[in-house]
Amino acid sequence: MPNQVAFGGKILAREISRAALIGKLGLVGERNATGDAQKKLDIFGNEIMVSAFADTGFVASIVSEELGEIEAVPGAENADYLVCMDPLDGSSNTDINGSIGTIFGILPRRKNLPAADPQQYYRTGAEQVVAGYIMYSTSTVLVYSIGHGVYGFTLDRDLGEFLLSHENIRCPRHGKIYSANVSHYDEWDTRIRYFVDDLTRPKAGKGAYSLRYTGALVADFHRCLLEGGLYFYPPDPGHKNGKLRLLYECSPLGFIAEQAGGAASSGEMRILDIQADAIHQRVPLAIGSVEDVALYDSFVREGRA
Ligand code: FDP
Repeated sequence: MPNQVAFGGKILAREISRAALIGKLGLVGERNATGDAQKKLDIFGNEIMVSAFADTGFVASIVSEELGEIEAVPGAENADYLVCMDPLDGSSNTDINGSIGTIFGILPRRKNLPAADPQQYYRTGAEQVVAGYIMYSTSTVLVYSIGHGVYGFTLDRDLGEFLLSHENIRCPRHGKIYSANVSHYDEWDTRIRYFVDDLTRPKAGKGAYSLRYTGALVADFHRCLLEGGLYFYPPDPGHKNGKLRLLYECSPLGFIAEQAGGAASSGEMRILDIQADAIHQRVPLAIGSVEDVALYDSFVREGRA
């Protein structure tokens, strides 16, 4: 399966890099299942990654950010696995040559249910057997885990192959960077505001955290994974449960974070323990270095000032 995902990633990397030249930038005028305006690259990315997974023969059905319903793979309804994916994460970055990504998580199929039964997907992220992402940036990187550590592969464009470049990635226990859309600061719960105030206040022997926010979860998470720190997207009045989707954003990246020694939390509980009850469900997310996420949790739980 990784070979087919890598193949989809290569095609997307190529099309993203020349999208401005071949009329693939901009909106299509529709909204996806979760209400976001769809871009041409969202649709193209979805088609490529659905075929990449479907062609493996191992995938019975697929949940995608760009599909309203669960899509059964014709002729493979009894295959062993299910895929949850966000084919193009951070799509606000497509038209400005910013970093974007593909996120995927793979669950074992429940044998006693039809492939497209929603109950197939109403489970916890801890049940994933593989998770990963592809980041399209100055280079294209495929990062994934089969539950035994996290490995990163960089696309060698001349060879047309992903080569191992990041062996057994370990997330530092804490960092110096935080990523969040602080335009929501005044709308956030006071506990989140206190947390940000605490991060940005210099302390003896320890400087204040710096803010970096790309607008693409994959890119901000990738930095946290390699260099430490945390990304968070808490609830705000426009996003009552946060903005990010449990099945195909939070759970796969939570799996990667934990496999690298980091953490992922809703503030109330471990992301991988949250039982899904809708395929496009949103949850609050804090993800990255284990100590930074624990600090976030302590503010959310104890309301520390
Ligand atoms: P996008 O909607 O552009 O796909 O997936 C949701 C996401 O991007 C994340 O990648 C990103 O971190 C976040 O939303 C950005 O949301 P804001 O614009 O509200 O900051």
